[in-house]
Amino acid sequence: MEALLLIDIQNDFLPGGSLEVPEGDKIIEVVNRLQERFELVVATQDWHPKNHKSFASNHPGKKVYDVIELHGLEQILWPDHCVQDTPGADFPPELHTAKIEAIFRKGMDPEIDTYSGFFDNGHLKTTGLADYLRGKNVQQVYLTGLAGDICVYLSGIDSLQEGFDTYFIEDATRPLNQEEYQRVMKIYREKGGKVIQSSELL
Ligand code: VGL
Ligand code: ZN
Repeated sequence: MEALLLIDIQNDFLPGGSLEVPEGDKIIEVVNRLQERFELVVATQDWHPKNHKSFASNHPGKKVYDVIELHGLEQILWPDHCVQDTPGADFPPELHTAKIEAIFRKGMDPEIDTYSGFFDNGHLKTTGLADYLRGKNVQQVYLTGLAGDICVYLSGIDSLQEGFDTYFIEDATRPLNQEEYQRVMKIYREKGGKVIQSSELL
């Protein structure tokens, strides 16, 4: 069984959002077309409480993109984004949602960030996604979403580690930072991750 994962396709990561990914909106059409081809579609949502410690606003004297240590982990301080039950955390209206069978939310614990759809950044707690996919007999995981160099990339790394054949659909993602994207995709490929274009599936 193959699964299509939609990682954090949320208004705050689209142009005009508080943590906008350049051209993030360009992936929506291709993600919609890809969904038609998959029997199983699963989404994740970054879903932070207002007091989340990844927000610069919760560290007086610190600025956005400052780096701090949070419980022993390096933490980039972000603008407030994907706050629970705000429009920024919603799926964009253009995204088709009828085929999304389950939504895994992450980033609720204010003390730790969760980039990957599978585990928090300390690899302390699972979101349950890997067991869910195994329960559905999934062997192949196809990744789409935002941001390509952060949450999609780290979902790919965890997917590989969980033993799934992992395919990163390159034109169905956009990075926050191009250089960082080049750097991390090398790591992803070295670990056995595959990179494909949507045209190979559609
Ligand atoms: C993300 C930064 C902070 C992402 C989430 O979805 O890539 N990036 N929170
Ligand atoms: Zn976040």
